[in-house]
Amino acid sequence: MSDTDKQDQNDRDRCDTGHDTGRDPARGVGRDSGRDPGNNPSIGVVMKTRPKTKKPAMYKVLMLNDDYTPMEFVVLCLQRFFRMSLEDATRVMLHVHQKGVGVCGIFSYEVAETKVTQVMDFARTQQHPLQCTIEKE
Ligand code: TYC
Repeated sequence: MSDTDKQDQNDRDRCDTGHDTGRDPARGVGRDSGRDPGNNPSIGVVMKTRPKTKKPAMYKVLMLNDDYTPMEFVVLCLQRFFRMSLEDATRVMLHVHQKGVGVCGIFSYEVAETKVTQVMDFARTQQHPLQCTIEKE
């Protein structure tokens, strides 16, 4: 084997050890290299780590006062649909009665919507005009 042959064999061996040859497309230095690196998603650029997920927006469920819904019924709704104690439900009901509006709780959009529907459907079955609404936090 000539010296040149030995050198060729060494070069192949080195490639086989997995050293970066600069031609591995998976590493982003394949066909596209040198043309538009800024547009090549497979070139690894060190960025400050930033979580990809955003916290979901939260929504307040508001209860509105009216002149007809009985206080006991409002308290029952707050206990049943917002899992409040009798004391908390009474406090929130009186707040709404006096101020016109009050917060029943803060939830994801889907849960807030469901609570509003549950309260207003239940109120309608009893022919009370009780109204709830949602407001983005
Ligand atoms: N204002 C009602 C009454 O005097 C009671 C009430 C409280 C109604 C809160 C609705 O969200 C409400 N009977």
